[in-house]
Amino acid sequence: MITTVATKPIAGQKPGTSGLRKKTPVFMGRHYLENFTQAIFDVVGAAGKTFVLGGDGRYFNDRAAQVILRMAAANGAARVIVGQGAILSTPAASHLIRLNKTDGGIIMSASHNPGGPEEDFGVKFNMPNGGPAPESVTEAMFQRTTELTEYRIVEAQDVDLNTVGRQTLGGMIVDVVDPVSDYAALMETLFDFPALRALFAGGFRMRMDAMCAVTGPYAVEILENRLGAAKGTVTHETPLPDFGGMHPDPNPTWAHELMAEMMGDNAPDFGAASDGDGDRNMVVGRGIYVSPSDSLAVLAANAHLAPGYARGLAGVARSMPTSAAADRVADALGIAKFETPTGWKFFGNLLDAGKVTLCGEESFGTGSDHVREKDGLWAVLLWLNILAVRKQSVAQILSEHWAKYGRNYYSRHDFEAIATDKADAMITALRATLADLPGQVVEGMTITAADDFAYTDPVDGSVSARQGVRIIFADSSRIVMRLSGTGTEGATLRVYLERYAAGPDGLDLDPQEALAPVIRAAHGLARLTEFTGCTAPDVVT
Ligand code: G16
Repeated sequence: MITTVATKPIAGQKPGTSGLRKKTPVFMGRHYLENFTQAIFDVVGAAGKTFVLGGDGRYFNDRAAQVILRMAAANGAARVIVGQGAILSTPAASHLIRLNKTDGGIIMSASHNPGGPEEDFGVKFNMPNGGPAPESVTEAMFQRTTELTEYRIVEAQDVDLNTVGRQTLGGMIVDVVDPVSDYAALMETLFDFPALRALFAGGFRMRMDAMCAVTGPYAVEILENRLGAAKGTVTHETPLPDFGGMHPDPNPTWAHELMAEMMGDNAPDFGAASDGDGDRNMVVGRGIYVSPSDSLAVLAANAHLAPGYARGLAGVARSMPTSAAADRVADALGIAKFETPTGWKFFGNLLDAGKVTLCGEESFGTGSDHVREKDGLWAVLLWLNILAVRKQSVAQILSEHWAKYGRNYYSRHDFEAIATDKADAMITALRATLADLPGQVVEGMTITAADDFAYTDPVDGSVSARQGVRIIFADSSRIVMRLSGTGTEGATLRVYLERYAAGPDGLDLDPQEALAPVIRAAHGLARLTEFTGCTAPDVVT
């Protein structure tokens, strides 16, 4: 039944920040998915192994799952555990990989990128620890795609992925499992579900916008069915192949329905949104937006209030562009802190080694050592647990936090779909100026350091260079610039802006106002408009 198909290398199959992401028609092109899947199996080995498979339900998810299953069988895999309907949120997939002690998993998702016949698709491999493959492994996969001459696939009917239970495909076992139940059980071990039930029973109101993506079934089961939140608390709760035309990126720009409700009259107590594959989260209080960097800091300061973290935290890690708010909490708690490049894969070693318990990124990702991915619903439940214990509003918790630690005003400005050569030219020119910047005064602020961030992994010693230009000022203000590694169209320039206010005055400014001099400095230093033609960002978070 095994067919060996002759193929040729296809250019550009290089995984980015999180797996291989391309336009859906590219992924559906002749041999495209097959080549990349064969490269995965060639690098990690499939014979006799067990894998997890699932995706966020976007267009082509179901067909891609059948291809990957047939190729797993042809490459000798012993067993694949698949989410029903080929659906698994990214954190749920990470959990299943760990729970079943498997040899890793394949996740089909382009995360926060839109889905549909003309939008985006993606595939990534997660390791036996449940985390995204590190650069050494993704690089080996890319190398393999450049030399492939054939792939192996079983000729067979489709596996019935709609029915939970065991089937076989060739000699391989296929176990179709409920995507939600194991994940929900894990959440019950971490959070005080009776206290959360009492919170909702006491009239606490929340809105969860699942953005027609994978989190819907998880959020309905946990928030509405298990915790007693009012029916209808979760909106856009049915995952759709094109996410109902929504851009499932939980930030103020794309989750504007939620923002409007939370800033309006009669807003609920708490609001949250999640992304395509359920690993990102945005948190909003009544009348107040919580920046992801602040969210990480508040969670770090209060995690001990949830049963799963009652013993305290080993340490906290954040990606370099994320604000230093979490560092201030780590220092106050006397625990370790780490600064990694952008990409959840860089947290894996720290979590495995027990050096950190909590991790987070400015890109709306927070998570802990319970899995090896960021986890949107987990963050929402931790916030709820904190709210249930502290019996305060989100606004009160934030203002007490800033009063204690000071406030790291923070914003990210994204300039999207820039011609790649223009974006590259701007970054190259900026890099060339770095050595001369220290000592210069810009917008009244003195530059104290400027470099291109390089990271040495403290566990395995691997080095990742050129991870983002950073310009640091004497007053702790900071500009970071890098090009996104998750886009599929041109280049996306990300400009990360930060300014610290120690308080007690000046803690309640609008972040864009507080950051105005830093924003002007960023545009000037990078000659942003001159190089890119852009004047205003497309997305502000
Ligand atoms: C991925 C990574 C994150 C990263 C984000 C943005 O998230 O897992 O670690 O912060 O992309 O990356 P970039 O700035 O390169 O676009 P997701 O949710 O897309 O998997």
